[in-house]
This record gives sequence, C-alpha cells and structure tokens, in this order.
Amino acid sequence: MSVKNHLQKRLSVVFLAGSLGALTILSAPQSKPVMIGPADGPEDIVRKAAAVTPSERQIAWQEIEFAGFIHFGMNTFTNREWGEGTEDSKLFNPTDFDARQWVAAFKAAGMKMLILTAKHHDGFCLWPSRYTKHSVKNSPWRGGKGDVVREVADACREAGLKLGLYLSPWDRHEPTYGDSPVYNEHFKNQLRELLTNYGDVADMWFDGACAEGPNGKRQVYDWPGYWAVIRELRPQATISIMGPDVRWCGNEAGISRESEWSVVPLLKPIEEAIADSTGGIDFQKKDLGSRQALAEAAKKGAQLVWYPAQVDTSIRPGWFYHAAEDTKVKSLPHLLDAYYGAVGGNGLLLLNVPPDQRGRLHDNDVRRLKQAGDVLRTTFAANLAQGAKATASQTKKSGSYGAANITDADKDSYWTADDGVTAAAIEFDLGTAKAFNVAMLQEQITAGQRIEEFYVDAWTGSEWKEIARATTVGYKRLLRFPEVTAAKVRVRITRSRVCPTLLSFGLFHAPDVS
Ligand code: FUL
Repeated sequence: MSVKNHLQKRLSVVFLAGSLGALTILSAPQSKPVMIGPADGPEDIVRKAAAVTPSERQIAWQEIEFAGFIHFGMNTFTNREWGEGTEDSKLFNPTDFDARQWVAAFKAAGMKMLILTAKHHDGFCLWPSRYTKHSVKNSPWRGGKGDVVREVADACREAGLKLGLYLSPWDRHEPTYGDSPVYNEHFKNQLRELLTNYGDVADMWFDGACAEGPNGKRQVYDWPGYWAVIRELRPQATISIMGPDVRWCGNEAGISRESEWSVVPLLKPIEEAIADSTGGIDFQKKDLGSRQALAEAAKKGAQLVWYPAQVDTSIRPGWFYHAAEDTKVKSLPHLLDAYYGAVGGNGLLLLNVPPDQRGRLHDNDVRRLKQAGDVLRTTFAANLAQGAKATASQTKKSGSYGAANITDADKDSYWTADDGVTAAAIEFDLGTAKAFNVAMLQEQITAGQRIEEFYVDAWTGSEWKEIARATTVGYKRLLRFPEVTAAKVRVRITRSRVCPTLLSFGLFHAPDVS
C-alpha cells in the first residue's frame, strides 16, 4: 500500500445514509448524539447542533492541549517507516534506552500526555505480550527481560504525564491476521494486557490501515468489540481516530482549519461509520460543521455528535527516527504555528518526536522542544486581562452569569446572554495601558459550541480599532497580531448559534521568535 493509499485508508471513515440506531456500545458518560432530518428548518438545525455537548472524557482530553507522540520500535532499527513483519526480533536493541529522557523533553515542551506506539504495523510489540513471540522478550535488549511500555508508563507516572497507547490493528506479522474473528480476539487480548498491566491509560489511538492476511482474506476489524474492552477496563480513556471520542483533523502536516467545529454530522452511528470505507463524510473536507454542512447532512438524516479534532504531525519528515533527518527538525516558528493553529483552533496538538537507536531523543529535537516550551511558558505566564473589569452589552437575567466571570480566577464560572440573544459585546477595562500581541477566548464547552464569528477591538483613546477577528472559538481560540498597546479591549460576538458563552478571555505578550 502506498503512503497515500494508506492515508486514505486512515481518513476514509466515511458515511452513507443509513440506519440511525442508538450508540448501544457506548456506555455513559458518553456525549449524546442529536438527530437532524429533512423536516428541520435552518434554525432548528443550529439549535440542535448547539445542544450537543462533550462527555467528561472528551473534556479531560481537550484540556491536555499539547501531547507528544513516540514512534519507536522495529522501524527504528531498520531505518524504515513501515516494516514488513518479517524482521528478526533480535534487531531491536537500543543501546542507551531512557524513557525518562523522553518524558523530561516532553515536559519541557509543556506537553501533558505521551502516546507510545506499543505495536506498529510490523507487529513487533514493545511489551512482552503473551500472545506473540515477536516482541521485546525475544530481543537482546535487557537480556529479553525489558518492557518499553512499563518503563514509559513508570516514567510518565513519576513525572505526572498522562499515558496514551497506539496499538496498530494492521499487523503484518501475526499469522491469524485476515482470519477475522481469530485475529480480533488476539487484538482484544493484547488490548487487555495493555489496559490491565500498566496503570492508567488516558487514550487509545487506533489507525485504520487494513489489508489482507496470509490467508489472502481482508481482515474485518471488530471496532465495537475493541471499544468495549477499553470502556470496560479504562472507562475514562478516550479512543482516538478510529474511535468515537476524537477524530483526525484530516492531514499530517500540522495544519488546522480556520473554523473547527467539534459538533459534526454523521450519517450513520459511529461504529458503522468507522467500519465503513465507502463514500460519505470525509474528514479531510475543509468544512465539516458549518450551518451549510449541517443543512446538507440534515437532508439525508444525520446524527450530530461531539467529535473534536486532533492534529497529529511529526517534528521530522518521518514518524520514525532516521539519522538523515537530524537536520530536518521543524523550526521553532513552524512548531509555534502548529501550536497556535491546533491548540488555538479548538484542537489538540499531538507532536511526534522519534527516539533514535540509542532509545533516546536526539539533541536537536530536545533543544527544539525546550525552545518551544520556553516561548509558550513566557507567553502564557501572565494573562494581562486577568482581573480586568468586564462589562457585557447583555447578560442572562436569571442566575450568576455576569461578565466578571470571564476574567476571574474561577475555571468554571462563565458569562452568557439571555436566550435569543446571539450578538453581544464585552468590554474589558485593563486599568492601565498594556502591550499585547495574543488574544485568547474560551467558550464554556460543557454548554456546547456556539460562537460563529467575533471581532477583537482595542480602544485607541478616541475610537475602537479592530485588531483581530475569527469564526469559531470552542474550547480555545488563540489569535496572534502585531503588538497593540491599549487600556481597553472589546470582544464583539456577531454570530452565534444560540446565546453565546465566554468562559475566559486572555491577553498575552509573546516574545519575537523570528
Ligand atoms: C499512520 C501510520 O501508517 C504511520 O506510520 C503513523 O503511525 C501515523 C501516525 O499513522 O497512519
């Protein structure tokens, strides 16, 4: 399979019009889908879209913001991206393995989770699985007694980083692959090992690559069965990409959409949609969740689900380590662009940094991670709008939804307007003139995603001047602009699906890195 075909495989989670059954497999606390159909008018559709809210596990996932990906395994030693599955286990032999070094470098970047390729497509397992010989237990590393998953899990726990695991369903080594029910059991067994023996696992990450096994038959994955194992053993874990909690953003280049809606329409229940590979919604589409996209889906009958975007990209051209790419580590501005686009665009940034044959991250990558972390820490150390006096043009009359909630230190209190009010302005009086070049908005996503268009203006002393504008906000929107000095700033929300909410507003000063 070419890389392109393979990518298409990953992204061809596509949806045909079909039965709209309930998500029986998914036990609480699962975000509830809301149905839309041809009888719904445009206002019904947006009202229903605004009523879709995230599950607890999706909120916890979103708060991670920035995570690190580790591609490490047989390919590291064969200098490949995709192994055949026929490689000798003895080739796996890191000379100076140090999971703590990975974790320290990720922490220095400000990442809060590490996702490890426990098994890539070649089938080599980084833990001593009982269910295959093709693993660390038959390698010379640590005399066959080593366990990469254990050392990484321990290092993450010590450092307070969440652990996620990538387990490739496509297994080019496993003889039962293609004998669908047998392989599905094998895969579930491996999942059980990973989810019971290593403490907490915050995310399971599945790629969709699929092929024929040695018997010449194409493997049919039992996605609902895999998910059920995860829900049973780690109910708080999210299931990413080929899963119901987190979707792929649609590219591997670290590029985010201008308008990233977490509520998207599916034309089938998600377990059918994931299993399907023919026609329908394509996650590479530019527009997944606008009013127009929703109206199109409603014509066919669809369910609206909370399905936020993950932006996965590598710090180098490849996912695995290749010495030839030591000089091709992404620049600091490039990484910051990916961060602002993803984390500041209602997504999560999953940045891959591959360890080398020593089992350590290369100095060039470590240095870059630290630089990125230093810049982000400096930028976000002080919110210049914290404590600013906030006044809204309209506030919901019943309850405690005042604009002061936006700039207070309380993480949960928020401002909202009365039902039916879909445009509003909030003024922030900073007290004294302050210089800033980054603005941050957050909606209260527990109440859904609502804002469709807004402007940020600064008071020049005699008039309001627009300094930034954007469409969606969702969990977080970050906007960069040339430095502005002002004592008063205003957010004008000009379009919202239903009355808007604002959880938080921030102004920051980012150092120049060009
Ligand atoms: C892809 C895989 O084929 C790549 O090797 C890599 O693991 C990437 C994150 O997902 O689909």
